[in-house]
Amino acid sequence: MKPGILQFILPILFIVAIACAHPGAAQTAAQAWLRYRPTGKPLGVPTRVSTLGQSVLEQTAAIELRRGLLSLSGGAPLEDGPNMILLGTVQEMHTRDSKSTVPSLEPEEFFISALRGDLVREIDIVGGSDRAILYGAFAFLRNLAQGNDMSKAKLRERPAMPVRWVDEWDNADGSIERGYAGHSIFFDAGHVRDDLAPVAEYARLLASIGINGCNLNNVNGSSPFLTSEMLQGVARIAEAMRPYGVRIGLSVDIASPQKIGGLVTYDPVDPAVKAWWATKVSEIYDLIPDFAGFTVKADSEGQPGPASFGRTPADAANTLAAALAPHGGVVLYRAFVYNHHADWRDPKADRARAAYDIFHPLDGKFAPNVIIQTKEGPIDFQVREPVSPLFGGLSHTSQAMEVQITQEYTGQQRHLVYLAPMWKQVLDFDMRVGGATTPVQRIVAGTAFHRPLGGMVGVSGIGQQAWLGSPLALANLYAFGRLAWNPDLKPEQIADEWTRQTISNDPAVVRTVEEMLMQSWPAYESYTGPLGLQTLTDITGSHYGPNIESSENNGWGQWHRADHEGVGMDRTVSSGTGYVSQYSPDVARIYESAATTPDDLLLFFHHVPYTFELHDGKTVIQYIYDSHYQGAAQAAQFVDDWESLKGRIDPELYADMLGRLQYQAGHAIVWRDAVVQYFLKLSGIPDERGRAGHYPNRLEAEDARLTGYKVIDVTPWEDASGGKAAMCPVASGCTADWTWKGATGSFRLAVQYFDLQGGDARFTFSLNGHALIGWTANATLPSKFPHGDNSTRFAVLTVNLKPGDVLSIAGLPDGADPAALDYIELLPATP
Ligand code: GCV
Repeated sequence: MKPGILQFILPILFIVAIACAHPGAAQTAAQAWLRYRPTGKPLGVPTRVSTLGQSVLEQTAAIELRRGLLSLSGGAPLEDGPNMILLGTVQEMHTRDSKSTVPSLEPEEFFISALRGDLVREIDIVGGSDRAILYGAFAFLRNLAQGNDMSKAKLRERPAMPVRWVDEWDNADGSIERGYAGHSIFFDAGHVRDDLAPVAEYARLLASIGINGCNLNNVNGSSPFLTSEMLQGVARIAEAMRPYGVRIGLSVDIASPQKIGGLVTYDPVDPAVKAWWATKVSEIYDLIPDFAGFTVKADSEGQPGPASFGRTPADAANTLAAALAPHGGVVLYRAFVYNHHADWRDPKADRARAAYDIFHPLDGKFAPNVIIQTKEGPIDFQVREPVSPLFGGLSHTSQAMEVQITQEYTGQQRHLVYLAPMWKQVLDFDMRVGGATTPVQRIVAGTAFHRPLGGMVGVSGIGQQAWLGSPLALANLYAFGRLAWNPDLKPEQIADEWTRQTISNDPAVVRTVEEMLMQSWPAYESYTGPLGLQTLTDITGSHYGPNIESSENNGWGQWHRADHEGVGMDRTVSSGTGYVSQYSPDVARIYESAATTPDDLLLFFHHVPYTFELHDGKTVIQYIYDSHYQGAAQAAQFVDDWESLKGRIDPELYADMLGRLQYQAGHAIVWRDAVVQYFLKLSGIPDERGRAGHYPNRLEAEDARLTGYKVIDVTPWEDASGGKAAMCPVASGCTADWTWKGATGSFRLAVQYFDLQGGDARFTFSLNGHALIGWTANATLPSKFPHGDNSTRFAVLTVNLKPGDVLSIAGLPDGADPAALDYIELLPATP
């Protein structure tokens, strides 16, 4: 059939209808990377788009192409003539022309080829299925948006792995566990939201990077999602995502048969329980025929599970799998199962062992539609962990690797941390199963052990505030999709692609942003938790600011076992927990000895004295000092790097990111000082460069002449300079005054204060009684108590000082925020 006029007009009407249905829809994919700005180069391709088929996905592909081409060409009308971009499946191409040379393609594979006849030019985007056409259309646009010449395109691609899902941890009330971008786009007040326009926009974003599944709800507390009322709403979400080929899944509570089904048990092998699941699953498929499947967190962090009945994860997973199998659904059963009441006094106890100890003996016992979903490291999304040994421990079971896009332990989107280099290291890590080359990417793709299923799952944390809260954080979502599609892509190449599409094609901008992204994870690691210590954060609370001892002496098992003599967890076979034995012999050999363990994982595997020498001869303690100073300096450098983009990028983005990077630079100092002070005190070994514990340019709040302000001890002590701060209990305000005793000169002022929840305190800095600058502490940071979560640096002013000058901070509390102050610092200004 020749493409007719209706095929051309209908999709345009569809675009208009979508636009009219959601006038003023605030949250769009264009706020992420689907911007399609003109590149300044001619497009060089036909702009008339035609389809051979009528399916929804094929029409979506055409709509996306028209929308993208229109935008890329700066609004110039799309062509009308013989030249065209033609979309179709392999079968449709053959029906159109029986002599077509289009190759046969796998269901998710596409082929783009430019044909140039004497008179007409045609670009065919062919898919092994209609969904693959959509992927081809997005790939075509992605190239055009980067200014690539597609006039002679020949591009054939297929995804490396079948499961490419995002997991949302959204709750029915609209809150999001570990989400840092506001409220849910899916749920509110116990129901599915009425306005699902942002959901459709999200699906566009996901489809543009080849993501084919979205698990909608939190793995914790998931039982309300299986009620019939909720499922009706969930079906509306599925409808909103369906035109983009994104299938939806749900997290389920294994105790649902009892909690919402009214049964007396949820024992997974009980026939009544099995029947309940079968009926519930049928109800789901009646509403959502393309439902993708279930995700399960069980026997973990307080969630119910099969262990309560003496059953195994395989018993539970297989019951769900049996219910889903007739409909084509899968079970993603999470390997994140561990005892969070472990005995920290037991030198053999080790949370890192849990997943392998529990799941390896069950290898081969899972139904074919079960996938074991394993976090990329054995603990919990720390800034650095070794690869989970479980990837090498299941050769008869399909596996997926779970990574975290939302930056729970990596700066919560307030710090710039591009995670693709971390994920890429895991994907490329060779598990050496059976002594053969077995990189993780081949295991999760299913090719290493000839598994039918497998893939990557990214915990996304998408919300209503600019998708991920911070503009540059979106590079992580983009990179997740690109790596799940093609794990051979290099993180820098992905950063380059993302920057071109999102920010600018200007080479100076691309270079700078790419460098910043690439340096950001190592920088964050340097000032939070180097040498495999993991993120030294408050692990029982916010997971954000520094709190080094919070991981010790409790059942959560994130111990690093620091004492006066040394630091690190001994996980060796010879003297430790034996965790190392969970790796194949080739890998275990490397980790068993401190001499061969890479420095960046040393303290994950070994307990060593502070004077232990790293591979370059530097001691562990000196490395801890140096890395923190170097990491904080790098965070400060990001501000300068970003400032070099002024005038080259969108002014709103420039100003927004500048504020974020300035905040990060200040918070990196909080981190630096907390960790170095802590280890200085514990080890008693001074910093050979004399920095740790010496802050000659600081004037402490506790040393000031205080009016109204009261001195308090900060907990943990290392989160405040000198362990103390001043807080103002007087509603009308307090002041702290210092008399300058330093040299005459010009100084950069920094004020370190605590921006607490529950009010917007005001601060004013005065010199000799003249107010020079004021600001409001109105950031949204964790905690109502002053410590490293909310310690914030204000540093925008340079002042000229001479001995005898009086410097003052006036603090005005607001609500529960007591205008708490740590110190002011005056650093000589460089001429
Ligand atoms: C959804 C960590 C997080 C929890 C999360 C859990 C998990 O412990 O802090 O918020 O719970 O991981 O992955 O299940």
